Amino acid sequence: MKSNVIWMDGEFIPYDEANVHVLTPTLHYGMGVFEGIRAYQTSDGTAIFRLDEHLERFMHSAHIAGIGKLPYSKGELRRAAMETVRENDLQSCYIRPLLYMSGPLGINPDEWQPQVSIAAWEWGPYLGEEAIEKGIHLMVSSFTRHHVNVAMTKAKVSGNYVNSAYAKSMAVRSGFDEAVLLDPEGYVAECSGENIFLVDDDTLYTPPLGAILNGITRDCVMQLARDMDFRVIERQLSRDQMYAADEVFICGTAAEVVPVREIDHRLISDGLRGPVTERIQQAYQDAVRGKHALSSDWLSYIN
Ligand code: PPE
Repeated sequence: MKSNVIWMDGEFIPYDEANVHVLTPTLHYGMGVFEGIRAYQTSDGTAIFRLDEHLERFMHSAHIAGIGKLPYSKGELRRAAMETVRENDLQSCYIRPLLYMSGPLGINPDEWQPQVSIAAWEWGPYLGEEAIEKGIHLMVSSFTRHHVNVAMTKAKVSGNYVNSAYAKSMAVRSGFDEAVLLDPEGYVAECSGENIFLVDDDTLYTPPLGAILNGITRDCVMQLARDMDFRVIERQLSRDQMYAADEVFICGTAAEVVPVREIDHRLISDGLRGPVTERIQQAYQDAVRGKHALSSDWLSYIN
């Protein structure tokens, strides 16, 4: 995660000095919002993938969280993200904008002021190099994903991730790679940091936007799959439908597209990466590197 500088409210601060006070309200109450974005090396230089969509979600997250007026426009955040990548001399990287609140303790957000930081660093495969081909073993978590009126899942609010941390740590300590959480009705929701897809008879299924984050990679996968003439259906899915699917994969900015070979000790088909998953992975890798027809809409070149 080490880099040269971090953008903090309009200034580049050396990595080791990019600190906040221990009484920062966001540290205590989780009231902050963040984004996860990736930049990739392409033949025309470094480009940030779906930057506008990520910044729009960042601003929506703040709006949903009731954080009144943001101190920066989308254009200012856009420039700041690009400069952060340039200032750190990064060719491909992960970019983490964070909005956090400063002000007095006591849960009254109206007394707080929003501040924004943007960090960028080189981040390899989120679930490991091996997972890309071999796939991962998922645990259906005993923790339930947020009810939509407990935590608003369309907002990428820091505090929402306590639920993810419970699920992920339990899964990893139990020997699995990642957790998939069910919604309060018992239908499949999403993983601790990824959305999920099933493939059956060349049709892709994914949970509707109920108790899940509106993933930008999820949207890419749907567009790329339709472009390859696969049917894509958003529908409630049960855990047994996952067990019995031809293929399962998960996707997110950090993880990209990763096959699932096993869920709760049940192999998915023969436990090998499925052909549809492989094609989606390839299309996604092409898209992020400027080699797909959709790339031109999705890439912001930093120079
Ligand atoms: N669901 C959750 C709960 C989630 O956190 C992510 C992103 C997604 C779905 C996929 O969304 P998108 O990136 O827009 O396709 N998870 C971030 C992981 C953050 C981390 O610090 O770990 C990410 O992929 O950046």
